[in-house]
Amino acid sequence: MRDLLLIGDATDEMKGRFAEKFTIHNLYDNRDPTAWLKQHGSKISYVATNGHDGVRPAFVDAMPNLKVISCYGVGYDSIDTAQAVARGIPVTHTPNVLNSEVASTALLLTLACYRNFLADEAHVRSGDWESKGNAPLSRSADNQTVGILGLGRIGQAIADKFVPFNSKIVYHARNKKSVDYTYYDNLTEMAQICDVLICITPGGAATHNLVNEAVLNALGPNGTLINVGRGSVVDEQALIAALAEGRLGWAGLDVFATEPKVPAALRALSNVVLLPHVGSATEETRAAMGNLTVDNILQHLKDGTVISPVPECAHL
Ligand code: NAP
Ligand code: 8YV
Repeated sequence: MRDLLLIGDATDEMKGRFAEKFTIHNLYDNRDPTAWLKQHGSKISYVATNGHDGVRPAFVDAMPNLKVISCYGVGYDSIDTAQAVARGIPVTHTPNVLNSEVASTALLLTLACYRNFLADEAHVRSGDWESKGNAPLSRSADNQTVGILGLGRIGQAIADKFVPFNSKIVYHARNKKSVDYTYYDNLTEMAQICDVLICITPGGAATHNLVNEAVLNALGPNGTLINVGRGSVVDEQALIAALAEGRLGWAGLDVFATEPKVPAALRALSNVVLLPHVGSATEETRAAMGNLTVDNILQHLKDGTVISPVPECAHL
């Protein structure tokens, strides 16, 4: 049996499939992962990790016989692809199989901000409806201008989910696409005409704090920011200040700068809806992501190729 290193969590189905071909070592079962890798790293030929844990460059250095890094997630900003390419190690991820689920999460977060259902539900549960009367009116999510920051695979699925709401879709990305929506090459200008701005770009240095104070001010007191991409894309301190001072209306967030830490100042605000990074977290979608994560490794074991390499590794 070959040896596979599992970093972070995986489903029972993934572990069962891996166990048919590999001896599985869960890195974080070891009190000192660095010391464990120093002793055993040379026997590891495959790594399965996830978008959150990734794999530290020093860990990759400690595995001289590593053949593939398979990521259980589409975002791979926690993996150093330059290091992997230099070593000739393909990094794989799970594109497309989660598009619809993450798009649903973006839509649900938007509706939660607009329709105030969380507060309304608490109003019933607490008995306030009976003792204090009707809940305040909320806002209609129909006929809004929805700006998508990152019109890629998931961004397009988000645009599709908003069709029944008669939304006007606009977008910002690095490149203009062949679509009917209006393209803005300047994010702040786009934010000025948006009711809702939805972030769905990858994380990493190129998108770090792309949504800054100027963008939040442009979105304005009646605007709603939704982030289902990566926490690093939004300047979290500027976001907290804008929400607290009423310069931004609402925010629906699935991702945060330093997960799972969420600043107390953000948790204290009433004009936010906060989720624990569950954009793709349904049984069905995680099963599909898990299968693709395993399939990439099993195919490599069989014929030396992978199914879904990240773009940087497509040539390997
Ligand atoms: P994708 O198809 O590669 O799309 C990414 C989009 O972001 C593209 O439109 C790209 O523009 C744009 N973009 C990249 N860098 C940019 C920059 N510097 N400035 C402006 N736009 C930029 O990726 P995807 O499959 O849709 O996934 C997107 C991301 O969503 C993932 O990387 C991950 O971080 C996040 N995600 C989160 C969850 C969750 O649970 N919350 C789940 C899945 C994914 P161009 O097309 O012009 O290059
Ligand atoms: C997962 C994600 O939560 O795919 C991504 O990029 O952020 C989510 O689907 C994450 O990768 C954990 O596996």
